Amino acid sequence: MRTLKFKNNDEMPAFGLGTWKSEQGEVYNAVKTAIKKGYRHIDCAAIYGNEKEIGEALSECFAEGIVTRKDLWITSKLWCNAHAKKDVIPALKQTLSDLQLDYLDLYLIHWPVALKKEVMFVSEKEDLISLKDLPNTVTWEAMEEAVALGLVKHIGVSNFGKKALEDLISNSKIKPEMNQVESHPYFQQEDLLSFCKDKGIHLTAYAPLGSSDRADKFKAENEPKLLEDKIIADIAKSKDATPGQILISWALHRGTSVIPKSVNPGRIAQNIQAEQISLSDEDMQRITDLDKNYRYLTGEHWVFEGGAYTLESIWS
Ligand code: NDP
Ligand code: 1BO
Repeated sequence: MRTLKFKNNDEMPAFGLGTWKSEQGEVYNAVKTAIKKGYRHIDCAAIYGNEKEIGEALSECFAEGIVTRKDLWITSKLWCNAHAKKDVIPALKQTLSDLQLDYLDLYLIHWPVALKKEVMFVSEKEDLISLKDLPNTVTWEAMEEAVALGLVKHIGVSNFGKKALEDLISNSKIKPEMNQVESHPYFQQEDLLSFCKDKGIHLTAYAPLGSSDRADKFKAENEPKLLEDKIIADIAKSKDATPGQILISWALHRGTSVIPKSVNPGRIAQNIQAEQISLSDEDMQRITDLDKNYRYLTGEHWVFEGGAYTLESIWS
């Protein structure tokens, strides 16, 4: 199993299970199936609304002796309405209680965007708090405290661009060790990846298969379908693999972590087999040539006329 090494020599399994949009009633089986199939890294978040059910699956896996806590790498994320310094540890404790865990391996600031405490999902500009009023660096101080309290082993961020990372790096005691961002052949983020490498920050690739096919009001009408790409299909055929497996294998060959979501037992089993696939330099180059700078998750839901954020301010 490929791993990413952290500064204290802890190793995170590069391949993991995504759980966004894994509905209640299905995520329990997904997590249990995945662990039985050899998954050792689960990617969670408070906002996914399913951490309690994931906690039940984890607890049963421990009770049945399938794995021990130390065998697993569990990541979760702080939601945007708990960025105030006093709200971070309580939000983390809620996640730990839902997941039935004593500690997380990795805790991430989910977005470089702050919401008012009473707001879960943003619907108008008044829901937002500007970074001037609540900077990421203030939230980060509480993330550092979480490490000191032994509640999390490592801390990092998600959806951060270079500017926001620079700010955090220059104004923190513990440097971020992970940036979880969208990355796949149509949106490779080579520049951000190389910036992160230079700064000793790992990158986790989310939406590696082109994200969920469920309805989303921000989805473009003629969205390119990564899983139907001809080059990917061609490489898949030549390796007796599926397109999904080639996309996962490409991410692993790039040195990133990758967290495809599935609740389907067949696809859960299929996706982890991607670890066995070897891609040649030529295969890698053919995939690299597919970049379209196309984001599936645009971040538009944070942007309102006269609001505290622009796409530029979020992604730069
Ligand atoms: P993915 O790119 O992982 O795609 C998931 C979709 O692909 C689902 O519809 C799934 O359906 C389907 N699928 C899974 N395996 C295969 C396969 N082998 N062949 C064909 N289809 C397949 O999208 P996500 O957006 O879920 O991203 C992955 C994870 O990354 C998330 O679940 C979450 O944990 C994280 N994430 C983090 C974000 C952040 O802001 N930090 C943002 C977005 C994602 P089915 O379940 O039926 O198999
Ligand atoms: C808004 C949640 C994005 C998935 O992590």
